[in-house]
Parts: sequence; C-alpha cells; structure tokens
Amino acid sequence: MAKCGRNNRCPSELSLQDIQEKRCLFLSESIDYIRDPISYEEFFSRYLLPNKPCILSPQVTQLWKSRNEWVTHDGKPNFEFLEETFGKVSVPVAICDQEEFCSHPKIQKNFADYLHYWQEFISRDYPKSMQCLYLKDWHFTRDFPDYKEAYITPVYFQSDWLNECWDSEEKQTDDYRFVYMGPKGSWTSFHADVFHSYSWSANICGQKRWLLFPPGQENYLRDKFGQLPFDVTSSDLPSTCPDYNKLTKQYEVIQNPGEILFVPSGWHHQVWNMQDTISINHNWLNGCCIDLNWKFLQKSLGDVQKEIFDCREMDEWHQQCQIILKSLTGINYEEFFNLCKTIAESRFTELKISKYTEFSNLFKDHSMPSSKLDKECPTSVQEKLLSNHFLPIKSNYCHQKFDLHKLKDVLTKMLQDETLQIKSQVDNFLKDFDVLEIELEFAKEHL
Ligand SMILES: O=C(O)CCC(=O)C(=O)O
Ligand SMILES: [Fe+2]
Repeated sequence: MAKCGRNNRCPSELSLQDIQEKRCLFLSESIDYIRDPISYEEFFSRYLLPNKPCILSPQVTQLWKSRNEWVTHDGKPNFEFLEETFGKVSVPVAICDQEEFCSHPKIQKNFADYLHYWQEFISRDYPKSMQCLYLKDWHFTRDFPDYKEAYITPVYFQSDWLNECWDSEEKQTDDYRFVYMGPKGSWTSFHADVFHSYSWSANICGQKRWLLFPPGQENYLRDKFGQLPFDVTSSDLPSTCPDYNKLTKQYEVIQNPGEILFVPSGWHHQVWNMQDTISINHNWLNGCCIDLNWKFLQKSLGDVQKEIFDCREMDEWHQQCQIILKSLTGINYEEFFNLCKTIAESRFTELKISKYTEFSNLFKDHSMPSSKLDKECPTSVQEKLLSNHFLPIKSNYCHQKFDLHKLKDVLTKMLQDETLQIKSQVDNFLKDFDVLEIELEFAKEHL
C-alpha cells in the first residue's frame, strides 16, 4: 500500500464486503514462498487483507545482528555469546513433557542455567530421562533495550497497533515482542494466537515444523464437549472428535534458518522444533484484521456469558464477565476500546502534522503523472509526497486514512453490541471522531 497505483483502489476505499470476499478467494493448495522482497502494497493486498499465510525467504533477515551474533558458523546456537551477553536475567520456560490446561506448564529460570541445561541435553543426545524445556515468550527487547537492532521488524509487519500502543505508554510495562529458544523436540501445543492477533516468526537458527489450520477448521477438531485438542497429531482424535472426517484443510510448513512465517488471524497452529532452534516473533494486529479481533472478542464474551448464565442476577454480572473475558483472551472490551482510541488519536495527530489538507487534492487522482506533479506542486510538497510513497506505514497518508476508516467501522460495530457497558465512552469518542474529521476536512468521500 505504499502508493495507490493506477489500477489499484486505495485500500481505505475497500468496503468490508470487499475484504470479506478477498478472504474467501484465496485458499490455494500450498503456502506462498516469497523469494525476492515484494512491495508493501503487494504484501498488503496479497496476504494481510486476505488473511493468508506466507513465508519470506532468508534475504529479509540476513543482516540482522541476531543472525550473526547468536549463531555459530555451523548454524548452531552460540551458547558462549548468549550466556556472556544475556545470562543474568530470569526467563519463562515451558515443560514440554507435561500438560496443564491444554498447554505446557511454565516456570521461571535464570537464562544462564537454562543454557547449561540445553547444552547438557544436547551432549547426552536429548534423553527421555531429562525434561524437555522450551524457553518461550521471553520479552527480550524489554529486558535488553540497550542491545540495539538484534533484528529489524520487516516493513510488512510494521503497522502494529499492539506494540504501538504499549510503546506510547509512559511507563512501557509490556509488549508483544518475544524470543523463543528450544532444543530439538521442544514444541508448542495447538492454539490460535492471543485475541486472534497475527504473528510473525523468524528463525534465527534451526528448523521448525508447523501445522496450520484455516479459521473454522479447528471446529472439526473439537471433542464432544467442544474442547480443542492439546496435540493435534494425537492418534485419539479420529475417535474422540465427532466431526473429524470433515477436516479438509491443513498446511504443513517446514521453516528453515532465516525464514519468516506470517501466521494470519485466527489460524490455529501447532509447532515443533526439528533442531535446536532460536526464533523471534511478534504478535500484532492492525486495520486489516481489527474486525476479526472484535468478532473474536464478541464470541468469547458470548461463551463466558453462557458459562455463568446461572449467576446473571448477581450484582456486577457484566463486570464479572469482562474479568473472565480478560483472563481467557488477554483483553476486555474497555481495553479493546482504549487500543482503538489510542491509535485513532495518534492517526489524527499524524494527519494534522503532515498538514494533510494542504495537499490532499493531489491524491484525488492517484495516478497523477509526475510531469503534472512537477508543474502543480512546489518542491517541498513533492518531497513529502514522494517520501509518502516510500514510507508505507504510519507516516503514509493513505495508511492513516485506511486505519481511521477501519477504526470508525469497528467502533461503530462496538456501539451496536447490546452488552456494551461503556456505551457513552464509545459514543462520545465517535462524536469526537466526526469533529476531527471535519476539522481535517476529511470529507466522507475520502474515507
Ligand atoms: O515457535 C513456536 O514454538 C510457537 C510460535 C507461535 O505459536 C507463533 O509464532 O504464533
Ligand atoms: Fe502462535
């Protein structure tokens, strides 16, 4: 979406129906492999909007510091460097041989101790007598803010409302940026990501095997109580899942060193480390999937309400439902609203700063030839325009428009939710939204 090309409609003009159609059209037989970098615009329309997975080749990661400093010449984790540089912190570690609530139980461990364990596990040839421990969900950049540029978030994943929100808080207390490290045989059980956010996962070294299921397919893997499996490869499933034979689509991906997998919203997956592996991943979401995130939250709240329907006469039943919703999905309605509000306010500010109205007319004709630009546009504005075309996200006017369009859409949907307890907040903000639009001469036809 770096630019709105001659034949492409600006994404901010796509209706929800267009987007839903795009999501239905694609299901190809294999997952696309992107060998040479493509434009952001292409990635946006081929993968983000259709909610379709893809793999990026190691070209994207080859210059990352982590791919050099964290890995030895023969492609193994550089234990010495890792211990010396990061050894002192405490890290979360999952015990892969145990199951707890459909996941692996977690403990905290000193990172140096974890590395000692891992090296011993390798030297003893991964014996069954030792536990298989997987370091995961480590907030590495939060722990080591001064170790700069271990990696650079590829442009395709930079429109990231979750981390933008956390970063905008004065006391930066959290983020959704993680490092994973685990021996051959460590694995992650069947799941979809937190409130159906996207994830991207880059292999720094080693190899992963993924099984990916398009949204909806997971329902055929539910047992008679509606529970999803812990291990999707369990030989019990055909007999314990009543609809197992309806399962028609699943994809297997082998992810090699340096490759990045884009995992779309609501795709369930299970992952195995085939070798000693280090990876970096982010959970993120933006205007392309915010409607899916909202739908997921609504559905989850519905499930919670059903679950505690018996107690609905108790005081503050709705608040209780929101507390349970947060514990299950990581977010409640109010936080979802605050996320949308923060991003919308930031986009309005950015648009004001870039004095959008000054040169908005130029964008009416997206295919304006450069000769016309030369004649009609002072050099300073031309420079802004050109840099806009090459800066696909955040500072790109077209992206800001798209974000605002999607935010208004989702907030309007939120207001229609009958169980919403923060109606006046959402309503007031939508009114402010209208005022801000007018202030910016952000006429309806632009949205
Ligand atoms: O690499 C893993 O073990 C799990 C990663 C994952 O689930 C994700 O990136 O969404
Ligand atoms: Fe995941």
